[in-house]
Amino acid sequence: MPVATHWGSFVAVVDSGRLVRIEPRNDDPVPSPIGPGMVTAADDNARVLRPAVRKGWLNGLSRANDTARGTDAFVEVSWDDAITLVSEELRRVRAQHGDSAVFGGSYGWASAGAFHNAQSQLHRFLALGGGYTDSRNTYSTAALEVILPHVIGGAPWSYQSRMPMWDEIADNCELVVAFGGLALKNSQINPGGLARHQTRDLQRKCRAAGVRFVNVSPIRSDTAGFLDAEWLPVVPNTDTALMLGIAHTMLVNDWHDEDFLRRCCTGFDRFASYLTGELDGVVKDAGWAAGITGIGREAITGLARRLSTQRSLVMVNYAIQRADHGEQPIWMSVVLAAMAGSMGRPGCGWGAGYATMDATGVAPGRSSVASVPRGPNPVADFIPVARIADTLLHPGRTIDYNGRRLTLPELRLIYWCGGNPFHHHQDLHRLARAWQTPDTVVVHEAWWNTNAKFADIVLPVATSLERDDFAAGFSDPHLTAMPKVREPEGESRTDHQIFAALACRLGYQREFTQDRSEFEWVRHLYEQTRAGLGDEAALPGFDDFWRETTAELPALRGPFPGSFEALRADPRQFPLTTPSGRIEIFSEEIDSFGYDDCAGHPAWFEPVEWLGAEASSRFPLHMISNQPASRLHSQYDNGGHSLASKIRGREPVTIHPQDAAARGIQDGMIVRVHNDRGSCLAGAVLSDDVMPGVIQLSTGAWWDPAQPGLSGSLDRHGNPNSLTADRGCSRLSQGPSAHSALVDAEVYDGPLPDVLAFTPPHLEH
Ligand SMILES: Nc1nc2c(c(=O)[nH]1)N[C@H]1C(S)=C(S)[C@@H](COP(=O)(O)OP(=O)(O)OC[C@H]3O[C@@H](n4cnc5c(=O)[nH]c(N)nc54)[C@H](O)[C@@H]3O)O[C@H]1N2
Ligand SMILES: Nc1nc2c(c(=O)[nH]1)N[C@H]1C(S)=C(S)[C@@H](COP(=O)(O)OP(=O)(O)OC[C@H]3O[C@@H](n4cnc5c(=O)[nH]c(N)nc54)[C@H](O)[C@@H]3O)O[C@H]1N2
Ligand SMILES: [Mo]
Repeated sequence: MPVATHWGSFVAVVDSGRLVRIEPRNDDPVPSPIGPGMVTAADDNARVLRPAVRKGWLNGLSRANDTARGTDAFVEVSWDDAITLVSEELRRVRAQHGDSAVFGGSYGWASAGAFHNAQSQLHRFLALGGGYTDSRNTYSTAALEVILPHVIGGAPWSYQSRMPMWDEIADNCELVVAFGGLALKNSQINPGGLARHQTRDLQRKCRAAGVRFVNVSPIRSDTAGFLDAEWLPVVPNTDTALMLGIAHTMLVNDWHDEDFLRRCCTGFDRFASYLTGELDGVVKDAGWAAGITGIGREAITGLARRLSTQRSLVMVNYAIQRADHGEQPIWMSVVLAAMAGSMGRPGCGWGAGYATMDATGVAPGRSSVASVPRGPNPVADFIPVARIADTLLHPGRTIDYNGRRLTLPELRLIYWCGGNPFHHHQDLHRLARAWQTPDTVVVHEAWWNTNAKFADIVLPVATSLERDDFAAGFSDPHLTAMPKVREPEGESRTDHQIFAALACRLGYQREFTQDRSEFEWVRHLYEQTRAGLGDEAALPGFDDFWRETTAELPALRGPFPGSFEALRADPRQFPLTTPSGRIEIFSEEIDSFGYDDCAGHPAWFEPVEWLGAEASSRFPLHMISNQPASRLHSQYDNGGHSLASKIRGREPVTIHPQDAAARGIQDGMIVRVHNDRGSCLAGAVLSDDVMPGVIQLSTGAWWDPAQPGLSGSLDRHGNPNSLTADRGCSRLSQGPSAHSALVDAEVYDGPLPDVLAFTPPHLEH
């Protein structure tokens, strides 16, 4: 039977109703090892089997208690009681505090599946019930999503269809400069699923066609060995300075594409006076950039020459913008590509997110697939996604966001479904303090992860293996059937079933379910998709699709709105949707916001934490908390593949041999990584793949504070967000800045505590 996940499609081997194995599909050239490891997690000890309510909450003890959440025992209750408690609490909070007191932002990736989309289900349920405070943008790319529409116009994600695809790169490009690299570990993933992983082979094709790659990154292995990439180890968070140094070199040597800058861009002259130092007295030349970035002056001038004389492509990944002033490297990368002369030429120019997800750069998008209607949200309030702890700690405070002033609402009930803030948010100690402030936290989870442990009411949810659905991945032109391959564990129910029961108790069941069963919804969404595509698409009817298990959507053909080819050809006829109709090197609009941390043109702002900061004398290592190779974020950290990667039960941390030697750290030792915000244990891996001064600790190990009620308490397992700072990128995007964190590391020679991350809390019946 087919299985569809964010890490690809697989085949489930089921014997007399029991899931025995999950195997790769024959036609997937690079199947992800995460899939097979899902089997043991399906019924492990960490599964939430029954609805459970935090003891203190159930007893009506003070709910905004300092440390109760995260430390209390839980009492298991019947579904009937759980539905009563949640529906009455929702009613009470709405009546006493208004609908905006319900927080339904609930950021998170949840699972593949068009119908059982956790966020759609939650948002539909809350919107029909009166509304909720939402969150805006993503943890992935908040800075990019806010800055790009100012610079190149279009919807935040429209660049995906406007940048060159791998095939075009192979055919046309000579030089790819990848800021943040092109890590294949990340292209295991595609949101919503995918039929076959193609990025590796497409990268190979580029290499075979003679394309040269430059990996600008603190980590060598951010590009595959077969690319023979030139590695420029850049001091983390200094990409903007590097790009400015390259740009200055182009300018003073007259290597820049004046014609394109004049016809298709606006504001180059203002920016040029910043480059030359006319504006601020600082000349942004190659020598200046070398001093900041750690990359030699010759390498910088060489890169400027090659970018402007060869058919080149400037690529940025997402990690470089999950940082202090994360808008700047994105904006500057567009400017650099515009200067280099390749913007709007086939297979060249600029692009973002290659290899961060498999389908990015593989296909420009896919035909639209029907989704669960969320309905209008009657509450207009929203918060920038990563400002959740600020909101809980400082309701009523006003903050800047993209030219607006937002008043942070007072939240009394948090409803989380399909995400794990106790993995994804920065400075988890601060989040844990913030989490004590609302009256009630409701969480739907399949496992007793940290988010469940910090909730008041935990409702056990069926996993994607335990329900019928179909998958439609981001940009992937395949639909894949997802029949249930095992029964829901314990008393788990699907998110939809839970919301239907709550809607029934609250008097709007019919509006919520539209009188369809779950399977009828799945059929309905598929048939709606088919009808929307018309006869030419020749999609099979639902029954045939369900039997055949896959269907192919028609390919999308360009040119796409806002294409840079069209802009280059005729900017008057094909303007962008920016205020000037051109690429905005200077943005009057951003300038008018008057922000001190995001000017009218891209600029170098020193991050609060980086290797050039004063704080680096106390915390001399820059921590890169990148995406884990062994799982998707925190998902399936309890799965076989992730568990096998641990070192004595801890998350691996990679450190340069020189930095290790200076601290007496040897390969395989347990180390304590620490700063003023917290500390965690991790298992040392020594490698010169990371540059000196940088340590790499992936995200997603289930946070395991030794004393959950004590701020700063040691995390026994190795979640980097016990160390990161909860700081917005800038007043423009307010995005997360996880990659701006300084730490130190030492050998941990105390008695090694057990990791309890996968152990359920104390449960009473
Ligand atoms: N330090 C640091 N932190 C980061 C990042 C970083 O680079 N560094 N990266 C950030 C990024 S890019 C992202 S996208 C976020 C990811 O953050 P999240 O998307 O929140 O992380 P996941 O681990 O995918 O969380 C999904 C949760 O939903 C549950 N789940 C799965 N399917 C379902 C379902 O159908 N229903 C319900 N109710 N639950 C379900 C899973 O068990 C899991 O607990 O993390 C961010 N955090
Ligand atoms: N296996 C796996 N793949 C995933 C995910 C996962 O959890 N697991 N998550 C998915 C998600 S939600 C997202 S948003 C994407 C994220 O995609 P990215 O954000 O691109 O991925 P990361 O792994 O966080 O970072 C990639 C590399 O960027 C480099 N880097 C970090 N900081 C800097 C810097 O300041 N300058 C430069 N030049 N380089 C830097 C690091 O060396 C790091 O290895 O990945 C997706 N793919
Ligand atoms: Mo992400």
